[in-house]
Amino acid sequence: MNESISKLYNAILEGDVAGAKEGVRTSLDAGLEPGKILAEGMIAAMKEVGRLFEEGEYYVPEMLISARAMQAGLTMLKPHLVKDGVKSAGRVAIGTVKGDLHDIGKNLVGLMLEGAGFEVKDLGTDVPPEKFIEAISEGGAEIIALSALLTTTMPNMKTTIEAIQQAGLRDKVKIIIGGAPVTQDYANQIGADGYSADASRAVSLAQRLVINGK
Ligand code: B1M
Repeated sequence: MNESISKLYNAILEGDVAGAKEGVRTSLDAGLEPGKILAEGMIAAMKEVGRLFEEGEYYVPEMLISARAMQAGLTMLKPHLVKDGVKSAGRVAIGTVKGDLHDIGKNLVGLMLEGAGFEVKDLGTDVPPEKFIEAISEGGAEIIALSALLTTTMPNMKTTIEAIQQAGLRDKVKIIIGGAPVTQDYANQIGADGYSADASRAVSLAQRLVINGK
């Protein structure tokens, strides 16, 4: 692994905010691709944090400080991932479903969609179905993007789709879903219009849905 990427990786693992910012800066200065910095220095580190948590070596506070370092690094990387002045490709409302506080993946998906020219309204985390409904009926969202990181909150994706259906808005919007435990099978099961495993595939999915409708 490149030296600056390796420092960034370790800074996120240790929850070192200043080190994460420095790692992003030196990686960019070294001319490394923002996508590579993100994948190898940052997402890989969060994966390792998850592994350490599973092994009982990390607890919630460690996950939290690593997440803080990741967010700090992401803020610095954002201008390099998002291009300015791109024409709107469509309106997206994105949020992590009710009961779920994980927002790094959701933020990344939002960021990449913005970078591809979508107008993105971020509804945050722990978002109840009513907020998504409001984003469609009042905000004119054409795509709803739902994120869930917990097996216990995945069913709230289904609840959200059902609420949108009951509000009579299902045919006005495309619903896409993602997050570590989510699968294409689950998307089919709950009647979502699409699933993507990561942020860049979320962009191609949203583009396909806007252009082809499916
Ligand atoms: Co949590 N946590 N966490 N956590 N956490 C996981 C998810 C877990 C897998 C860890 C583990 O056990 N290995 C586990 C879930 C187990 C399960 O359900 N099967 C878990 C648990 C158990 C918990 C708590 C219950 C712990 C506790 O309290 N005992 C608790 C729940 C709190 C709640 O939400 N109600 C909890 C809390 C937390 C923190 C708050 C401490 C912190 C989150 C901070 C934050 O987000 N601001 C945290 C963290 C950091 C993690 C891990 C370590 C990292 C998540 C992350 O940011 N990954 C995570 C372990 C892991 O995922 N390996 C874990 C990096 C991010 C870039 O990836 O979010 O997967 P990800 O997003 C990807 C794709 O999934 C996809 O694109 C993204 C980019 O490529 N994607 C989408 C995501 N959303 C999408 C939406 C789309 C499309 C694609 O729309 C179309």
